[in-house]
Amino acid sequence: MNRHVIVTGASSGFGKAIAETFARGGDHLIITGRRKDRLEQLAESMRKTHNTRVLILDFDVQDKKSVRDAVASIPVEWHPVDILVNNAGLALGRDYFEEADMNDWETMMQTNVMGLIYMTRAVFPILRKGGGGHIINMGSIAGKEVYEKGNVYCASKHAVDALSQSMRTDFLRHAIKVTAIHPGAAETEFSLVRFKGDETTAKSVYTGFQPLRAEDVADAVHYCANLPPHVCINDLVIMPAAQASSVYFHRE
Ligand code: NDP
Ligand code: 8X3
Repeated sequence: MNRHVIVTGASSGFGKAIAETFARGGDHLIITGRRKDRLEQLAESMRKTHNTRVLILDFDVQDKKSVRDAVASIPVEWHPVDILVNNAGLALGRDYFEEADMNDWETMMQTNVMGLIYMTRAVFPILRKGGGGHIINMGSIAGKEVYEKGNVYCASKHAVDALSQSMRTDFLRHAIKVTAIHPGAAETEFSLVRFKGDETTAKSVYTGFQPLRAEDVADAVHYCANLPPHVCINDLVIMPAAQASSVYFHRE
């Protein structure tokens, strides 16, 4: 569709699948993350397979100046940006409140909340240039319900929920749509990151049921982005069929 789409956290999981889905649909992608090698591989494959234009920006969303510099470096031929997908994020640890590592908490808040804020503020002027635009924020079922030992990850995603509502309200006058996507359990690198490389524990999260695939979430994002101009999905909760809430799973 020839749109300019920024996807944060495109080096893995949802972000990678989202970038590929938009590229398949004929859009041009600005892909971001810290692992440049991964982004280069993705860019090469999207250019070859979908004949799309791709720009790579490697930076840490936690760092306000890096975000500003990266967005300022976007060449003018990429203006306006039509869609910003704020997807970069992570969970670190799953521990009782009194036992969890404070550094993990700071990283989650700085990435999931401040990173999303920095990105949105930096991209806003070039989104607005097009007279509209669409911001799609990656929340979580953890942003709708809390669960045991979810504490600060849940708080960070509740903040994404609140920020999405605030942006929708404040950006009404700019005709910018704001959609929040809230997935349940999906098998990506998420659990491996959360459990700090412990593959056994990471795998155990998904035993006995079929989790979402990154592509399932990407299809939902793409659907929301392809609605007519007068239609906006504000909030979308997408779950594996075997998951009813953040704690109820049907495991075989
Ligand atoms: P992955 O771990 O597979 O991907 C996370 C992405 O975020 C990577 O591309 C990573 O890139 C990027 N990222 C993390 N920290 C930073 C940072 N400081 N700066 C820049 N980029 C960063 O996980 P998912 O794809 O599953 O997660 C994507 C989003 O979806 C997250 O916000 C997560 O909270 C949310 N989510 C995940 C669910 C799941 O069950 N998987 C369910 C609900 C929501 P790099 O390391 O290269 O910087
Ligand atoms: C990821 C889903 O349930 O592990 O956001 O918090 S959950």
